[in-house]
Amino acid sequence: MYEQISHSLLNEILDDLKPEIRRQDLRHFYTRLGANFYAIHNLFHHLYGQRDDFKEQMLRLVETLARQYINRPRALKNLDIARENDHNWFLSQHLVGMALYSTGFAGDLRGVAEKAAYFQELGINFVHIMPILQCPIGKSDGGYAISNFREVDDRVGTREDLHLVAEEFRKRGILLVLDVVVNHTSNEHEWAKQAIAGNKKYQDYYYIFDNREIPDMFEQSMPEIFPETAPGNFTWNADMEKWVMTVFNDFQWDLNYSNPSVFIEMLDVIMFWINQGADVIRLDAVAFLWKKIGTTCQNEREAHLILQLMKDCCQVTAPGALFIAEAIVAPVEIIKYFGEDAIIAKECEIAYNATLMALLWDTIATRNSKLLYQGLKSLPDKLERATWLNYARCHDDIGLGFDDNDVRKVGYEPAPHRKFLVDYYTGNFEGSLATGVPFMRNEKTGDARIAGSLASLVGLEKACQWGDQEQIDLAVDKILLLHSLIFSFGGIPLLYYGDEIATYNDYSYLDQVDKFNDSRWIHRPTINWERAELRHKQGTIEYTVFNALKKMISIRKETSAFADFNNRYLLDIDNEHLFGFIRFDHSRPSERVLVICNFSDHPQHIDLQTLSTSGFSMYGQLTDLYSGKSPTKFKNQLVLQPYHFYWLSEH
Ligand code: OTU
Repeated sequence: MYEQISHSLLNEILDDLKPEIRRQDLRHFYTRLGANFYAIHNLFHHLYGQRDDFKEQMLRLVETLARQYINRPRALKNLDIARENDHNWFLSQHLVGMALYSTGFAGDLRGVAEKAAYFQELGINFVHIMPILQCPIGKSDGGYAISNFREVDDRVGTREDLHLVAEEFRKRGILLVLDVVVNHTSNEHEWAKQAIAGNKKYQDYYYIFDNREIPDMFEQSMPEIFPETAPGNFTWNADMEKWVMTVFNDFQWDLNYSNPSVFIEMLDVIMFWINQGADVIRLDAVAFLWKKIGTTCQNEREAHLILQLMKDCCQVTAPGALFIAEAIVAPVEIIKYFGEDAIIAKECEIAYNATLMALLWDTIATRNSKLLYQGLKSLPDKLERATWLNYARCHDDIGLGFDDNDVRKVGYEPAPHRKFLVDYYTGNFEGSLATGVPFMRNEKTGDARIAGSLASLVGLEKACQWGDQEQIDLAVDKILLLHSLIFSFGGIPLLYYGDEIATYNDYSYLDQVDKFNDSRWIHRPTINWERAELRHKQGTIEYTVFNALKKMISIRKETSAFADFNNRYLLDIDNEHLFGFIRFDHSRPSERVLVICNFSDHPQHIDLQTLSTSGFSMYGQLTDLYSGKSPTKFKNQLVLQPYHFYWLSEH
């Protein structure tokens, strides 16, 4: 948009750019900057307009963009242009993701590059390598406490190793996803060290207070994220004799985004890793970016403005790169991270579908899909050019963050229902074979979250210990059922490493001083590659799970109705054990798939006639895309075995 005030400022800034910048070929940079400058100026002004040095900061911002554009390798610039021409590229059903720790998966980054063929064997082409940047030994929160944003941690490799991974992935058509932990740094980061040494400039990079007055005001409305190990949101620093805001662990210092230098530095870091070959950047803990007294300090409007500004800026230097919002917050809040007041995603193109994840676990425990149906029905449609990351498990805990209104609507009381779920997954409920553990019980609020590997949470670990074949089969079916949903729901499915071979809990964290009090380590395994070999041996669990997922992935990729264009219709089924929806392809109306799942441990049936009201006529011959066979019917009823699913197409 053209607007005179911002345009004349842009002219001034361009005149002030250093000659070494102006000398470069900036053709694409200028057109993109021209297109986004009005928005960039507005947002930057909204956040920092009251400062005397506003114009200087604005110049610094544009200079930072120009430098990163100049640094962007030619091949990546070409990729940007190709993606601009095919702007819906990431909504395709062809993408299938996996998240992994390079150490646990393959030792280090080189190991990941060497395992690239494994991704292809399974059909994975979007790989999130969990944090790889330098962090202290011990106090690292699994890599989420970064001490140097520009260096790869020795324990995982070097920057050259990362280039090797990027190159290997690019050759094989695999997208590289990296983290930038935008909300906080380690207390051992250079900025924190400077702050501790008394440098005022760097104290302003954080929220630092002389006494408890302001911290106490904040505390009145801020929840605790890690109440067991890091109660409260502030930490006393004896060297400075000051209080530091530390929302997560006491060694994770929250960055102060009301300081434009912090914004520019962190934007520069994001662009730096995009230029190192990351296709997608996962922005950690984005809900927390803005702090305001009297609020929970999550999901504040300014947090969204910061993300919009980051996006507008990255579109200028590297429009082919995508952002993932990691905002594990209330369902109605998550969707806002695609961009508030926008039609087309203008913050993050991708967001974790934590709502679906938590609801799936509810459905497995209750064997009833009513909350799943209700919870999804309450979710507004997402924006254009935005997509979900659908996952069953990840490296974090399972938070039971459903909307209390939905919980009540389906007839449960929120607190006892959540307690039931925690009991169920920690094996404290009659008949539950789950072997999860609680994460961060909060004595004050009674809340708790759940940790445990997928296979252990569905009862496979215990069933195997007991040698109970029937229970083993049921647990395997649950693993496949959950994946059948994340593959067909719409969005990018994200597998969690190890789940493809049904990896159990890993209890070794209990013997490690820096891990034993963070139960999330129970589900951050070291892959046993000998066991993984069993995926080739018929009759093993590894074989069954791996090959079933592989098959689902390949069918997903061939099924255009599984691409993500708000092309899902949830079915209101009068059998609460069943859950289903119809996926369709807008451009080819005959391409429709009925996805239907049985969450109960008994066979269930559904009257096909009832579906015709949903526009899914049942006249054609139905084929299950997964098995290639016609579904089982009895009279005019479709029948499903316990924990079975169908992907039915009408041909
Ligand atoms: C994220 O987590 C990371 O995924 C965690 O591994 C880190 O510990 C944390 O940030 C701090 O860097 O911020 O918006 O329940 O779900 O802390 C959500 C814990 C986050 C996580 C939550 C999450």
